[in-house]
Amino acid sequence: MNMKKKILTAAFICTVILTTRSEVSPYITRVLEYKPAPGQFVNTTTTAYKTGYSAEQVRAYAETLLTQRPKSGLLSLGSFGGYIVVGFDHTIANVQGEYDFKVYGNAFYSAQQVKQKNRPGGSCEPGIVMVSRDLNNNGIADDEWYELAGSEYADVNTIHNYTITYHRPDIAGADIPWSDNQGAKGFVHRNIYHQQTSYYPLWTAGDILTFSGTRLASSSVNEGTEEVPYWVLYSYPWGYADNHPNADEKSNFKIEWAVDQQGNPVDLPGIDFIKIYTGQLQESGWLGETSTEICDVEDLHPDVVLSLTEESTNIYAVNPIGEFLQLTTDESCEIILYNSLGTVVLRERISSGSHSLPTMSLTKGVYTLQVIKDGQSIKTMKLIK
Ligand SMILES: [Ca+2]
Ligand SMILES: [Ca+2]
Ligand SMILES: [Ca+2]
Repeated sequence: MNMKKKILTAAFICTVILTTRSEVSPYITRVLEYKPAPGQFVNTTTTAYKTGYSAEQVRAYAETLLTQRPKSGLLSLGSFGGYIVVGFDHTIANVQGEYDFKVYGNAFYSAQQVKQKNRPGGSCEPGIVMVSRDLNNNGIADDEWYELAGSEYADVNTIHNYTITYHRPDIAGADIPWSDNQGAKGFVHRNIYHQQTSYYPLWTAGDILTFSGTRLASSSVNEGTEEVPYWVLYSYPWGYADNHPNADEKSNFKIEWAVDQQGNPVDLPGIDFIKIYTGQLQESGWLGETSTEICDVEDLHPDVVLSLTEESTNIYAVNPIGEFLQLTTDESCEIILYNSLGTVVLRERISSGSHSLPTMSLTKGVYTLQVIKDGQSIKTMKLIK
């Protein structure tokens, strides 16, 4: 069975999702998991830690930092592999051809001229982004994950299935030893700027932490001298978190970039969970280890309502209705729009594709959209104008 078939078959158990604009938040509403790898911000509030916190208290505090308004929190993911899993109060629809969400980090370009032309650099700390659909509809991220294949996915210097294990040091304040599945060993080194008790997460059980994923090649260069270093962390073109400034289009993501473990493209109608992990194992002199930072994730089209039917017809409606009712369907069907009194105000047969049906004559209020296929009502959606 090919992947597309599998996804659509699994969609049978999904309930139809009905939302209106006033009910959804475009931003993160949940932090399901937060497991930073060792690093210079570990065991500080930048990794959601306060003295004596348990793993669950760290997760809860991470959720508070990322969901409180006004926005103020920022989380570091530590060295390679450290990750966060976030969720939303609705499914983020995959609008074909468009960016679907933005990941906010703290990347910036250097104010000084960097030496590598056509490659912005400064503090670019790329994180790998993965997506998942809550196919079993239990609210937990226990479903299959798909990597968004960024610009370096097929690069020869990218290491897929990379695994690293960090070891709790014998002395809390020592450098953090690691070993990987490529036969290498090394340390996450302490620096003079961050002098907390340990760079190893104190709230974790056991004496090792293992992370796996796609490792991007190092991209930091000392553009100064040995005496007066000037470290530039160069960006990759696209498809990574904390890799370009938040205002830049290149911090946006398309669900269409999803691939399975074999690298085959996967057709996802929408996603419920996003996982982000630090994608480099890199140290840059006094700057220390590279760590992806995360402030938030934003659904770039929260008004698009995704719903799946048992017939596997994907139909999207933009809610609320404006001057036009905008619909996208992957199969031809008939739609009937009722007003709150149950009177038919619009009836059309539509073919697969996108449609704008004039609705300027409709008064403000609540409407019900019924979708009919082969003479059967296959779904209803509540819309507002
Ligand atoms: Ca898209
Ligand atoms: Ca699930
Ligand atoms: Ca950063």
